[in-house]
Amino acid sequence: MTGDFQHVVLLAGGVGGARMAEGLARALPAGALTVIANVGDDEEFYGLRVCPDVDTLLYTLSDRIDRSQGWGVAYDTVKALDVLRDLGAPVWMKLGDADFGLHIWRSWRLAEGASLSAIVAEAARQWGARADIVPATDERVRTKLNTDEGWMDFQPWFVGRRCIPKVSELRYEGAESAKPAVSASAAIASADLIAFAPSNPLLSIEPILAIPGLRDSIEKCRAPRVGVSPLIGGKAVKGPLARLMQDLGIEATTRAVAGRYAGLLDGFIVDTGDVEDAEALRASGLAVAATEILMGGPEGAERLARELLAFAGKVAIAGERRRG
Ligand code: FO1
Repeated sequence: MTGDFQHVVLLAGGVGGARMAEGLARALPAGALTVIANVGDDEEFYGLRVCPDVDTLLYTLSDRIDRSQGWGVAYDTVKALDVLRDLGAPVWMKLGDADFGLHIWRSWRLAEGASLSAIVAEAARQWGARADIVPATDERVRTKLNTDEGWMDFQPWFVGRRCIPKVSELRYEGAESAKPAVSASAAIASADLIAFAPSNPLLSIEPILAIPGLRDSIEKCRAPRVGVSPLIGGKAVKGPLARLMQDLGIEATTRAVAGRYAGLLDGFIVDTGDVEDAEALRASGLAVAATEILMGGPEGAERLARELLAFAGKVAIAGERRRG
């Protein structure tokens, strides 16, 4: 029983977001899933537009992903990067040759005047991706981090400096004046379920919610809204979430993550180990399900997705009863 949802919207960024998207795509009927992707991680390299969160979704949902690292193209080579290194260019971001192909094509299409959402839709269609992938906006939004080494862009902090500089402030530059991509707003308007992936709330989900119109429409929509915690026992499944939360003076707990989504969630899925958080969240009025959050491979992602859909079905019924 997976709730019979026909128009599911997933907010996602990073590797955890793409894994959840893959699980939902496997669990849902074809055409039922739209993933709204973070663009705050985007960056220009060598004059090319690189969109890591969008691309991780594209590669994962079209079975091109390098599963050992969770990003990039499987069996990719680095000949272009070797040339760039020989010529003295900075090469800290590992862009593979096949990956470069996508960045060249996207930058070319952008220069021709195509929108980012149209370009992503075209790539998803050409590659047979198992869900619609929509960048949150066609405009420029960039996550900036104020660190003990000054303001930094996301990729130089995350990849270039391996998250070492301590972060005191986050900004989603451009978000406040950005318009949601038309296809993102349309997907939310027709959604019968909105899901929040177990992505980093500060780096992946909040840059999406910072775009005026997107938070609002999720706040007001009648569809059930269900999130999955990215933390297990106060530790991030992958990436720097717990460290970042501590740097910013936020408790690194599942409870605190749910708190970031206050007013946007009807239900939250936590790990079976996080019993205290589950109780506290239930006491605050949120529906809570506890299960094994670790997805592992595609089968594990599908298992979590089916549990999410079943839980959302119950949340939906409870919500209808409440609405009377
Ligand atoms: N992550 C790394 O840790 N090191 C890399 O060199 C790296 C290169 C890279 C190239 C293309 C791409 O789409 C993603 C890449 N990532 C790399 C992952 C990326 O930094 C993260 O997935 C996200 O931006 C965080 O959500």
